Amino acid sequence: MKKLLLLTIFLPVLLYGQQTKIKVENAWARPAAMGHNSALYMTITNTGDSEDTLYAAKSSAAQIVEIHETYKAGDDMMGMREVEFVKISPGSSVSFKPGGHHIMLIGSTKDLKAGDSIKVELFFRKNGKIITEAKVKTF
Ligand SMILES: [Cu+2]
Repeated sequence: MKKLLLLTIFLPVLLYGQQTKIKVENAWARPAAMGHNSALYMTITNTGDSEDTLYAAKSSAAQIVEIHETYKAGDDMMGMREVEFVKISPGSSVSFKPGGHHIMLIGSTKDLKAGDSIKVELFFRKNGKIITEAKVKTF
């Protein structure tokens, strides 16, 4: 009986101690017809005191979800490609924005219309899985 009481007191404390140091804000995605591609943008802030790394993303809204960067592919051309991870330094933010890093949603599983919201799971090496909700809107 005593053990159970201790557990009820300490469990919330333990869970609180594991609170995430990663903050995801202003997540939004471009509209796309079912089967087409969309991109997701957001700001990720690391409020902790050690570096963390985003290494994967998942969403039921797309068949394939990749972390992408935009790069200069020629004089007047921009290309984009998959990256394995994005590092977020302690006490700093990384903006995923048009023309920069984005989460690529390849082959949307439904129509993504302005006003909808989609759930995305982001995986960080230190802080684990973070679920965020992104609003679908036009830029
Ligand atoms: Cu892309």
